[in-house]
Order: sequence, then C-alpha cells, then structure tokens
Amino acid sequence: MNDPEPEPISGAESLIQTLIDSGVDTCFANPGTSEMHFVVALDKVPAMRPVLGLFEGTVTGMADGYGRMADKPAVTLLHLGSGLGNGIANLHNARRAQTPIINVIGDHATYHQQWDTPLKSDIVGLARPVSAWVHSSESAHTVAADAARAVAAARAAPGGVATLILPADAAWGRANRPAPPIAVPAPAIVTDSAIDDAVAMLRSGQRTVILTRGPTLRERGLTALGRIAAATGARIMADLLAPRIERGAGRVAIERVPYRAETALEQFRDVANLILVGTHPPVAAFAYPDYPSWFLPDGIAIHYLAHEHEDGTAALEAVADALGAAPDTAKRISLSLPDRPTGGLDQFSIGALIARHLPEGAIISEESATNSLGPTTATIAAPPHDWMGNAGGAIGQGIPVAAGAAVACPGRKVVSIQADGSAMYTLQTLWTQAREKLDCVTVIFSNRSYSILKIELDRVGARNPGPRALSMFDIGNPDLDWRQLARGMGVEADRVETIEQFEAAFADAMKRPGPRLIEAIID
Ligand SMILES: Cc1ncc(C[n+]2csc(CCOP(=O)(O)OP(=O)(O)O)c2C)c(N)n1
Ligand SMILES: [Mg+2]
Repeated sequence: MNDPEPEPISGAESLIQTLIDSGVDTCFANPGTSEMHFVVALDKVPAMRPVLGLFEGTVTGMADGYGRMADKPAVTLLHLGSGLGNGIANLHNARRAQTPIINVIGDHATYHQQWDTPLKSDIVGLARPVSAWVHSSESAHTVAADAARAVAAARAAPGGVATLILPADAAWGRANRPAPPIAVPAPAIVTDSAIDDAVAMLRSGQRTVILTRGPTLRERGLTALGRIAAATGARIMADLLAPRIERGAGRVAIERVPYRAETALEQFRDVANLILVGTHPPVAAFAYPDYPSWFLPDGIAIHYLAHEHEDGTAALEAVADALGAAPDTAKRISLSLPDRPTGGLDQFSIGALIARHLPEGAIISEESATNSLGPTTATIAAPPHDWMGNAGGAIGQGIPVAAGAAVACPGRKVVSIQADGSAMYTLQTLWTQAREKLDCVTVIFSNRSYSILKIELDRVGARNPGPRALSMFDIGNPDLDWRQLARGMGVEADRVETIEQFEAAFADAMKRPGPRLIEAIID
C-alpha cells in the first residue's frame, strides 16, 4: 500500500521550514497584505522566532546586528518595494559589513503584476545595489529550493545580503515539500605564493603595516596578528569601519585607521609595505578640497595576502608559523580601568564610567559620531567585549544593531553608545527592545546638534554659513526629550546631567536586565 498523502503545505510554509532546516531561525519582520501567508505560516513552523519592527530600517538593522554576532543569517520580511526602500540604508550598512542576511520581500501575485496597482514598483531594481544575490520565486513549487539557495548565497564567504522576492501566489500556492540545506563552501585557501610574498615583506626590515577587517578581528586572527607583530615589529591595523572587533583585557591591541586625512597621512608616512587581509587600501570617506583622498605614501608596495572571500585567519596563522613566531608571543592587553572621573559630564567622563562598569562579555554598538573618542579610548583595557561600529556610514544603525545582537546573544549585556541625531532615524527600535525584553542599554549623547556636520561644513570649504545653513545642524528647538520618548515605548529611562547621576544610572543598568535608556545631557 502507498503511504498516505502528506498534508499539503503552502509555499510560505515550505519557505520557513527550509530556512529552519538550513539553520535560519529568527525573522525580523514588518509585514503587509502581500506577506500574509508568510505571517500565517509562522504558527505552523513555531521554530521560527518572529520579531516585529515598526519601521523597515529597524528590521534590516536588527538583521545586521544579529548576523554580525550570530555568524549566521536572520531572515527579514519586508513589504514590496516601499518596505524595502525604507530598509535600504541599513541594508547598505549590512552589505558593507558583509553580514549574511536573507531578505524576503513580498510582492504582488504573479498574475496581478500586469496591472497598475498602487504598490507596484521595481523591487529588483531597488534590491540589486544592496544584495549579493537577488531572485524572484516563480511559483510555490520553487520557493523552498529558492530559499535553500538564498541561504547558501548569503553564507558564502565573505557573507552578504541574499534577496528573495516572494510573489503572494508563490506564498499561498501549494508546495510539495521543504528543500534540504545546501552545503556552504568554505572560504578559499590562500595560495602559498601569497603567503611567501607576505613573509618576504615582513622579513625585509622595512616598515610594514598589516591592515585587516572581517573575521580576522576575532581571537584566532588577532592572536596570529599579535604573533607576527611580536616577531617582526610590523604594525597591525583594522579598518576604521570594521563591523566587529574583539577588544579589551586579554585581547591583542590593534590600531584603527583614522577618519581624518591629516592623522591618517601621519600614520602611514614612512610605511614601505602594506599587507591587506580581507580589505582594501585605506581612503578618505569623502573628498575635501584641501585634503587628499588617498592616504598612502608614494612608492608603497601593496600586497593582497587574502581577499575578502579567502580565509584570512588561516593565512595569518600560516604567515606567523613561517616566521617562526611562537604560539604564545602575542602581546595581550592587561585589565586596566580608567580612574573615577571628576568634573563635568562629557564623552571622556562617560567613556571612563562605561569602562569602569562594563561587564565581561558585553557587546557594544557604537554610533556616537563626535563623541566616539572618549568611549573608544576609555574601553581599550576594559573587561573583554565585542565592539560593533557603523560599517557603512549610513546613520540610524546603532540601536537596531544592538537589538539584533541582543536577540542573537541572550545572556550578554548590550550597550549602545549613541549620538542623538543618529538615534532619531530608528528610535522605534526601542519599542522592539521593550516588547522582546532585550538586555539593551542605550546611552544617548544628547548634544541637540548634528555636531559633526558643522565640522564638515568647514572642511569641504563651504564658508560663511548663514543662520539658515546653521539651523540645518541644530536639532534643539524643540529639544528632544529622550526620557519621554523611551518611556513612551515601554523602556525605562533616566535623564542625567552630572557624573554622579550618570554613574548611578549606568551602574544600575549594568546590574539589572534591560532594556534601559540613559539620556546624557552634554554640550
Ligand atoms: C542615512 C544618512 N543620512 C544622513 C547622513 C548625514 N549625516 C552624517 S552625521 C549626521 C548627523 C550626526 O548627528 P548626531 O548623530 O547627533 O552626532 P553628533 O555629530 O552630534 O555627534 C548626518 C545627518 C548619513 N550619514 N546617513
Ligand atoms: Mg548630536
């Protein structure tokens, strides 16, 4: 006798079950009419955790933070081209961070696409610039296989955004089964000659810098970098916008490429050799009439030890071994906390207090613009932590990335070090933090200003700004009340103006599970 017919499943159900079978179990969503069958399938496949975001920039930013910390993709659920459009800035940051994400976008049913409907748009055209892979499912029968391919595309080194467009009839139509996972190819192995060339540079006695970003900035890669530095005197540096770095006590210290050309030129002056691991030569974020865009001196030799899709960590270990660098020679940072600050509340006193109270294993999401120097330097020798910066320069990343990290890493305290103007782009993420009871603490640098833009104004040579121009950088009048904004979304909040008040609020927030917001009033 034949086996009984299995229960029919919808395309959406086959999609979600395939994602689960491929290890993708978290969905950041903001749905609409075209995504209803996906939403209903969430109850049929309870292994998928749905997390609602009240704006698509929140959704895509959370998926970025999740992917950076979980080392595997989450899935987004977005509503047609307009939903995708709202999420693009943070997908841009995720693309720059090489974060694996499955980006599912609902579309009109295939037969409906011939009509002039209100939400019709060029979804592929919008998705292409932020996606490593784009595909539109043709029917319910292919959705599962398409989902398995999307996961493989997102996870292939170095990682990227895989966009799967899901027409409504492909979601509601009858599918036959989920698809099995596709094995993800390992990163490519760096050739012996690329390793030999790096070793020769490092043995040349000339000044050499190794510049890197990506997975090399975790324990294994940092240890290899530290061994090479100890054996040869080479300087080791990370990209300014590296998506994730393991820092703090016990870790290997690494320099960062400066933002400003004058500082960067100074850093690279006299450097004869640059070895790149998973990154490209350092350049200025913007062109300025009086400063160069290219940071490197004439005549420097540039060697790509590992491209982004290659195994940079293994390559660094091979280089360290070839140099005869002993395994335990990497210099490590000893725990050292800043003194208790005195005086007024500013980025330096706040940085010192964050460092003094940061628990071991914390995750920091930093988007503090003109207030980053204080917290960055104060935490160098703090208890070990992960640091995630803005990887693509599109602001509005910090709070969602923190929320995504908290979903990925329950049990670890997440601290957002956050500028006020940037926070306003995706502040509704606070609501998701409250709803999901995420252990996130947000410190707002409330200077009521787009302060950095006043500096940029001068640097680009836009001289003699009038009152209208200056008003474009003033975000006071009315002043934002972060305490009320946070409380209005269910997040406990304090407003502080002194060192004592900040310390009391921050120390308490580190002891109790979040979410929590501290508005620090600074000049
Ligand atoms: C998506 C996006 N929109 C606009 C900008 C331009 N921009 C860069 S910094 C900035 C304001 C930053 O102000 P704030 O976050 O308060 O930091 P502060 O300069 O005050 O330290 C703006 C609007 C950007 N980088 N990304
Ligand atoms: Mg500001």
